[in-house]
Amino acid sequence: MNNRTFLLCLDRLRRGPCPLSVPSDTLIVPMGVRELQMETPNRCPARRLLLSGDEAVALAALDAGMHLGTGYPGTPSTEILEAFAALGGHAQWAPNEKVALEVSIGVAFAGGRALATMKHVGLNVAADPLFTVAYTGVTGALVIVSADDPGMASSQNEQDNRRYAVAAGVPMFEPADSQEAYDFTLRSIDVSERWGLPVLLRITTRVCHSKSVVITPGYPAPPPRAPAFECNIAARVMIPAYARPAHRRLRRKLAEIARWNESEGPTVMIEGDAALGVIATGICYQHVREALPHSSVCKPGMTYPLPIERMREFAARVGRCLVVEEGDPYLADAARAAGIAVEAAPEAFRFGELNVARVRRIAARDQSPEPQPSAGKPPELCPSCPHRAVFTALRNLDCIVAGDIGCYSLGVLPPFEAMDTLVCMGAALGVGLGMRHVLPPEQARRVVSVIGDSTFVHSGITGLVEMVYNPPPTGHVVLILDNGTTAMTGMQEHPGTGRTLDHQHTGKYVFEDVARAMGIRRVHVTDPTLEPAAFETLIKACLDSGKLELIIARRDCLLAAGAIRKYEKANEQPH
Ligand SMILES: Cc1ncc(C[n+]2csc(CCOP(=O)(O)OP(=O)(O)O)c2C)c(N)n1
Repeated sequence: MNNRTFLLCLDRLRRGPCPLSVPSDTLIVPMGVRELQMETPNRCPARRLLLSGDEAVALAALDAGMHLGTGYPGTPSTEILEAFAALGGHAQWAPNEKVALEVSIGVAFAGGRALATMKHVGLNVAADPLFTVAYTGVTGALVIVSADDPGMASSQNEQDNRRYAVAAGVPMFEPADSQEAYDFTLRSIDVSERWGLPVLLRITTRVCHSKSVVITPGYPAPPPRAPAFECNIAARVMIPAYARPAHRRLRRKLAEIARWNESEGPTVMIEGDAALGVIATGICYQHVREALPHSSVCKPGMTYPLPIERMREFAARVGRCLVVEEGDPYLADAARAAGIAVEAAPEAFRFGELNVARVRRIAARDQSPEPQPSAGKPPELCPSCPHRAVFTALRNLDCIVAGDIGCYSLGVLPPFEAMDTLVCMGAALGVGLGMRHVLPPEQARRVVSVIGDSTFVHSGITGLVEMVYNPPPTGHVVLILDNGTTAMTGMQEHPGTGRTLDHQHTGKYVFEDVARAMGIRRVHVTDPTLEPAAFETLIKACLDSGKLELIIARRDCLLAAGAIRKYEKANEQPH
C-alpha cells in the first residue's frame, strides 16, 4: 500500500466532516502518550484516542517511521518531541532551531524522513536554511512544524508564520484539531516525498494543547525507504549556476501542488445557510462551527498554495463571504488579490487569539469595546529561585541590564525591576555591547548582559565572539545564569547539561572552558545564593575593572534539582 492509498483508507475511517462529532456509540479511549507507550511493538491498531495536537503529530511521526525528530524547545511545540521520544521515536534537542533544521535537511537529503519542530520565532532562527532547502528540495521527507502563538501566551511576539510559507515557497498544512494534526502530519510526509519539497505544518497554541479525538487507521503507514546516499550535486549545491534552475523548478512544483490542492487537497466544504459563508482554517474553524453553526463553511487544509478556485466558487455561492482568521489577514489578502469579494474582520481582531465570543462579534459587525479579561496574578520567580539572588544584586548596583528570554525575564517585574531590554534569544550580548559602545563612560560602565544557560548555547555564543572581537572601550560584563536546565519551557536538557533529551549522559558544553578557549581571561564561576553579599561585590569589581568579564552564576533550578540528581545518579551506574 502506498502513502496515498493509506491516506484514502484513513479518510474512509472517519465519520462525518468534524472529527469532534463522534457518534455516541463510539468508544473513545482516553489515552495519553504514557499508555500508548505500553502498546509497542504493535504500534498501529485501529484506535480512538484522546490526544493533544502535539501528541497527535508525534504519534503520526511514529506511525510513519520518521527516522529522526529534532528541534529546540519553545511553547507550544515542546511536547511534540517529548511525546515522540516517549513513544519510542528517535528524538533529540538541537542547540537551536537552525541546527535542528539543518540536521533534518541532512536526514532528508540522505533519503530519510525527518521532523523538525519549533515555535514560531524559532523559524526566524531557522529561516536561512528554510529558504534554500525549498530550492534544493529533499530526497526523503522533511516536515517542519511551526507552532505559532497568537495572543502571545508565552512569546515575545505574535508573528504569523503563514507568511513564511509564501516567502520561502514551502507548501503548508494547517490542522484544526488533533485528528487533523495526525492526518496532516502524514499528508505532509506524502506531499514532501511526492514533490521532493520540505513541508510546513503550521499549528497554533489551542490545537497544540487541546485534546480531541484521534482515529488511527489500524495498520502501519507505508514504511519509509531505507536512507542511502545518492549523489545529486546540481540539486543540492546552491551555487548561483545551480540555484537559478532550482528556483524555476520550485515554482513549477508549487504550481503542480496548487492544482493538486484544488482537486484532491483536504478542503472541507460545509453546505449551510447560503446567506452567510465563512472561510476559516485551523482553530478558527472550530470557533466558527460553534459560534455560527448554520453558516456555510470553507476550510482549506493546505493553506499554501491555497485552493483559490474552490474559495472563489464558495464565495460565489454565498450571500456574504466572511473570512475569520487569527493574526494577519493572510486568507483575506489572498482572496482579494485573486478578485474574490470577501469581508475580513476589523483590525482590532488582529491582536490576540480569537474565541467563540469574538467570532460572534465579527459576524455581527460589533465594534463596541471588547470586555477586558480580568487581570490575573502576575507571574513571578519561584520562592528561592537562584535567579532572585542575581537580580537583587543587579538592582542594588543600579545596573543597566541587557536581558534575554527565560524564567529570568521575570527580573523585569517587581520587586526587582532590573532588566532594561529584551528582544530575542541571544540578544543580551549584542545589545549590551552596542550600548557599551556609545553610552557616556559613566553609564557604559553600568551595562551588564544577562543570559540563561540554554539561551547562551542557543545563540549567545556568537555574542561572546563579538565581545572578544570588538571589545568596547569600557570592557563588558556578561552573566550566564546556569541553572542546569531549560526551565522556562519545562526543564528540557541542552548541550550545557551534558544529557540528551531522554536524560542520558552525552558530551557536555562547558561554558567556562569555551570562554577561556576564546581568550576571555577573567572567568568567574560562583553560586550566587551561597553568599549574596560576596556575589554583589564580585559584580561590582567586574564593572569597575574595565575589562571583559564573564560571571557564570551556577545553581540548579529548584524545581529541576531533584530530577537532575536522579539523572546523574542513574548515569553513574554501569550499564
Ligand atoms: C527562537 C526562540 N526559540 C525558543 C524560544 C522559547 N524559549 C524562550 S526562553 C528559552 C530558554 C530558557 O532557558 P534558559 O536560558 O536556560 O533560562 P531558564 O528559563 O532556565 O531560566 C526558550 C526555549 C524563544 N523564545 N525563541
